[in-house]
Formats: sequence, C-alpha cells, structure tokens
Amino acid sequence: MTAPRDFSRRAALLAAAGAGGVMLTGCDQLSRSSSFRRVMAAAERLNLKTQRLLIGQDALAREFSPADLSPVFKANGSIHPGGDDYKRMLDSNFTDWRLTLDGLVTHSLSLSLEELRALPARSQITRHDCVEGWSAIGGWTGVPLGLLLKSAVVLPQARYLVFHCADNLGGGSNGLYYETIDLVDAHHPQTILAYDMNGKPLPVAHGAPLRLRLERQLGYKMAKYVMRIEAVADFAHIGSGNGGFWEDRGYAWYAGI
Ligand SMILES: Nc1nc2c(c(=O)[nH]1)N[C@H]1C(S)=C(S)[C@@H](COP(=O)(O)O)O[C@H]1N2
Ligand SMILES: [Mo]
Repeated sequence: MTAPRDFSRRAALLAAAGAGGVMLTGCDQLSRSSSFRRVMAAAERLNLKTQRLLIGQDALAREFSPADLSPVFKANGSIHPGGDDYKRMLDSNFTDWRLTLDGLVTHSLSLSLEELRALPARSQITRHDCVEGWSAIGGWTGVPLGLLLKSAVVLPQARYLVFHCADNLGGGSNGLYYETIDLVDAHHPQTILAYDMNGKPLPVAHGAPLRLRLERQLGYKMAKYVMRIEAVADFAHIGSGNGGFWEDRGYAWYAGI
C-alpha cells in the first residue's frame, strides 16, 4: 500500500472507495458507459495512428543535459509496495529478485539485477509528464527493452507486453498495478528498463529495483516495481481488460505526448 504522505489525489480517492471498490464519480459513470467507451477508443486509435504517421514511430523524445535535472523529482502513486515478499527482496538488496520475461516468446528469461546490469545500457535525461499536471527532468540508465525481446524471440502472435508490478493500490487482485504497451513502443530506442536514476540505484519510491521508461507517453504508462513482463496477443483477460491500472479506471491506453 501507498504511505499516506505523498498520497496522490487519485490514490486517495481510490482508497476512500475501499478495497477493490470503484470510484463513483460522475466521470467514472461516464467512462463506464459502453458507447462512451467506444467513442473514446476510436478517438484513441486515431490519436495513435496520427501521432505515428506525423512524428514517425522512431522519433525520439527530447533529451536534456545534466544541468537541466530537476532538483526534486516527485515520487507519485505507490512509493513503497509493502508486503513480506517485497520487504524480503529489499532487505537482501534485491539479490534474490529476478525479472521474468515470458508468455508468447520462444525462450523465457529470468534475469537477476546483476545480469541486467552486465548487458549493454542506455542513459537518457528526459522530462516526465504526469497526467496530474506536474513534470520533472530525470536521468535514467537501463537495458533497452528491445534487446531483451530479441534474446527471448517474441512469437508472431504477440502484440503487446504486460508489465506486472509488485504494488497493490486497492487491495485484492483488482488493485494490482499493471500496464501494457505494444511492440512498436517496446522496440523504440528510448524504451528502457531502468535500474539507475540520476546515477544511483533506483530508489524505492521511484520503483526499485526496475521500472519502465517509455519517454513518449505519460507517466502512468511507466510501470515501477516491474516483476514480470509477459508477451500476449491481447489484454482483454487482464485486470478489467483495458490494458492498465489507470486505463481500467478510464484513462487512455495510448497516452502519447
Ligand atoms: N507500479 C506502479 N507504477 C507506477 C505508478 C504506481 O502507482 N505503481 N504510478 C504511475 C504514475 S501516475 C506516475 S506519474 C509515475 C511516477 O513515477 P515516479 O514515482 O518516479 O515519479 O509512475 C507510474 N508508474
Ligand atoms: Mo502520473
């Protein structure tokens, strides 16, 4: 669970709705109407296509210099997954943590932090934009996701990757944080699994030991506390079927910026 300090407005709303509860705001009622959802989904597909057509699927997000780093980078959403399993991993400095990459791949991978750190790395200084209206510039180092996908050999039926996270925002399986991205974004050169932030091991508040950086989309797509990445053909069977924790609560699946 999230600690009370730094509780985001949304997380507070969610907590107020109770374990596994729903937010019964006017907005949520609207987002649960199926015709509204269909219109939104169509607009979103158009947004995705337009963006890729106009900007190009490999266009890079702007990168900054060390002088631009924000003195304070807000930690948002979960800032500690809690629970015995995570505590055990944290206590042992994540030496017994493994990243699993499985699902529709030829070779499943199970990688320690040390193994990830031994792979070719990419560093980038980028601006993080949260849907709540704040931004911060941070420096990230990690493994290009495309590199892992190459060694796992993704099967042709796979279209998306699911990021399964260690934190639970609402209690019950409904509160587990997860995200999905498509394989185009997964292979983007700036899409990395980051283990360092501003030159130091990723702090717990920012997703230790590993978090996704997906620089051309909004903050909620960038899963923290990543435990498992699963290649799937579709995500209708995961969570409430909309492709992410916040997507299941009405946010756009494609959060391009
Ligand atoms: N597992 C997990 N990932 C998450 C969240 C979360 O609550 N849990 N919050 C998201 C949101 S809304 C944002 S803005 C960023 C915040 O990342 P930061 O804590 O490094 O600022 O993480 C995203 N990834
Ligand atoms: Mo966010």
